Amino acid sequence: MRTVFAAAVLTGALLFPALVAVADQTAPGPTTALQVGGQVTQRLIFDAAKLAQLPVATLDVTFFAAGAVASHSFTGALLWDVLQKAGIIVDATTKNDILRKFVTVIGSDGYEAVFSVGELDPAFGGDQIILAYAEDGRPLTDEGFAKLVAPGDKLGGRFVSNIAKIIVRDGAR
Ligand SMILES: Nc1nc2c(c(=O)[nH]1)N[C@H]1C(S)=C(S)[C@@H](COP(=O)(O)O)O[C@H]1N2
Ligand SMILES: [Mo]
Repeated sequence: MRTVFAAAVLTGALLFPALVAVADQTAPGPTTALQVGGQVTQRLIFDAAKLAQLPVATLDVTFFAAGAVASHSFTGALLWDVLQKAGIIVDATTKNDILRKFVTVIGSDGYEAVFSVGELDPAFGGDQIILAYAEDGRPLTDEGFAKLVAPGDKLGGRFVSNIAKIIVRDGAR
């Protein structure tokens, strides 16, 4: 029975490597891909190569992490651009429906931080929230392939590392 299961998993891994890569992201530890889901027109999987295809943003950021000041240059893709690729579903009959949406960024350890779509949308807040794949010119290591960077934040709490999932949600009515 175990052999049959192992064979099925192996076959699955050969046929659907991307799905297996994402399945791995549910375990704590460094990630190699993230999933974009929820209220989007197409669920997408981004790895480092796919993130690097988007326009590049580089930001110098200073924040407090665990009581100490940290200053780093981060390079990555805008969270907004990633969401545009997936396409946020909006209801055309609801006034400014985009302003009812929020994004939950989830680490492989289950750590979560929320951003409103209004703060990301260039037509509103336009905050340069990025999914960074390099820090001070070097790829990330123990923080997974991508880490969220919120340049305006004072504390590093929303700088979710080892990003596994990005889910678009909606305020309940
Ligand atoms: N996945 C994940 N990301 C996380 C955390 C966490 O526990 N898990 N802690 C946050 C907190 S509270 C801080 S202060 C920063 C610390 O960033 P650093 O590891 O670069 O110092 O990471 C943030 N990102
Ligand atoms: Mo923190």
